[in-house]
Amino acid sequence: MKFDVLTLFPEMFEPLKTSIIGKAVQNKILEINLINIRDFSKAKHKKVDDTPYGGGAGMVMMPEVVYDAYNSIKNKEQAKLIYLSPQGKTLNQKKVIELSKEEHIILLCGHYEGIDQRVLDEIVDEEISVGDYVLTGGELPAMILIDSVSRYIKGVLKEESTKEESFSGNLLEYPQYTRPEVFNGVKVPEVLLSRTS
Ligand code: 21W
Repeated sequence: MKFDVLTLFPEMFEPLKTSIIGKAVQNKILEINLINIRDFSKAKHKKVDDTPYGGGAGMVMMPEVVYDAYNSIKNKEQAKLIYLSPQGKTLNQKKVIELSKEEHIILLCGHYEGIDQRVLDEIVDEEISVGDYVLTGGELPAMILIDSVSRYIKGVLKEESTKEESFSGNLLEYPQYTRPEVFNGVKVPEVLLSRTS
């Protein structure tokens, strides 16, 4: 599965180089391409934002630079473009599983007050939020989406891990224990001691 990420802050995505996702990228099971929107600015000093028409606080990302960054993506016509936005539909496990069936996802991360509506109308297929609280941009939400969706790509996790979730239905969980058998005077529950799978 391939993710292309359109962002002003590609350096925020370093965490995806570690652990399970990092390993899946190394093993070519996942491809994650970071596209720095600023590289496509034709304005003085690589400017990417401007004051909003109608007034108001903050800055708005200009449409042309976002559009040019988008147009640099190979096979963009076949991809699903998701705009991470506080106005989007909240991500849940059902949506995560649905997205894991896509071959190619483009993630558009806004920063500042958002992105000029005209380029959004032109390129966005779906708007997704990660919850009802305010962040500074779409980068952390994009990482949440990549992390949660990638778990469902074959070869990313050990076979059983996601199966167990669907078996237990509602992400039902239980306390877990590992060695030592006694920690701070507290023993692992007796029923678990004879089963090491
Ligand atoms: C937060 C941008 C608030 C803009 C008109 C004028 C992506 C996010 C984000 C951000 C505003 C997600 C406005 C949960 C999040 C994100 C940055 C306010 C209002 N409209 N999921 N002013 N929370 N946040 N703009 O914040 O980009 S997914």
